[in-house]
Amino acid sequence: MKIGPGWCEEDGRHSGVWPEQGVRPKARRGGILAGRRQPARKEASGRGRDLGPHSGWAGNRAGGRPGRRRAGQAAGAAMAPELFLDLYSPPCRAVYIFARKNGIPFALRPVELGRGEHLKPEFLKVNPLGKVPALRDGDFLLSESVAILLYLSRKYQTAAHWYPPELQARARVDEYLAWQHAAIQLPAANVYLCKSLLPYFSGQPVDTTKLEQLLGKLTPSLQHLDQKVLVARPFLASEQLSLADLIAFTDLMQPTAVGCDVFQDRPRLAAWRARVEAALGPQLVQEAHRLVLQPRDPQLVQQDPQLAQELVQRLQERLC
Ligand SMILES: N[C@@H](CCC(=O)N[C@@H](CS)C(=O)NCC(=O)O)C(=O)O
Repeated sequence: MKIGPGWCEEDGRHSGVWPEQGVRPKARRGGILAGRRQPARKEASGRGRDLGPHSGWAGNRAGGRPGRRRAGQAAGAAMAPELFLDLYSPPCRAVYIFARKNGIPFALRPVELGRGEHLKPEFLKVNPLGKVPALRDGDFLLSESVAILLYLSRKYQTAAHWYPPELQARARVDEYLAWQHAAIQLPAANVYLCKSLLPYFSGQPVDTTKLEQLLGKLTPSLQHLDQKVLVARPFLASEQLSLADLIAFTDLMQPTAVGCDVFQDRPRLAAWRARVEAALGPQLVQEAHRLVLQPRDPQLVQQDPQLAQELVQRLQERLC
């Protein structure tokens, strides 16, 4: 299988051509992007935390791999976790926003799905399932956005509202996290794939019958959120923003970004969206969503028609 350009075996840096906007140009310049340079800090409302050895930026600008000690690095000093992300992907955006919002240091390892980088052997060593997001923390590898978010929240002891310690409040977040995979994430992503990605790679018009069918699978879950869950409380799991809201928000932005506005005619869901954006910070939300909100560059497909064909096949298999 021919996979597009991009992954540099040497140092894990991306050598592809990045779009002009989004976080990728920074990645192109340095190969990686720090979440933040300053130490991780707790949010105003959060409980304290032990900053530990990960508190400062420990990124990989010199190109060394985590686990290998660089000159001058003390024995036992830890590197920042690496996050393998493509910001077109909703669960990747959830992980990205969470790390940025909480000042968690990380090294960004961009994996461009549109260039087939998730199928390259280098990435399959990180996640054999060939999916983003993925995390590498030293020798420890982790996939699945929920697991990554929980790992980061525990490791960096983020503010309690994200994943409340109280038994039943936590269970309420867990309830959403368990439910959302099949009820929201999958059908919302499928709408996006059918409306945007498949026509982009295939050059064919949107299959409107299929799109209606896929929207129909998402609708009951949207109605549940709008007419049941958000009647009882301002956020999905509690009175405050939690991991449930973050994951739901990035998932629901995916069809919305390509013209299937899931908030339209759902007033409670629309008001919730505004609350989540305000709580996360509009600037960070915009930064994370810049890529998905702008039209894709048609030249990418022309550059590698064989890859486009392979991706079309994968998409068709998923949507059938
Ligand atoms: N349940 C997983 C979903 C991971 C996933 O499906 N990621 C997509 C992008 S949103 C992907 O990597 N797709 C590539 C492919 O399946 O070929 C999570 O939440 O992390």
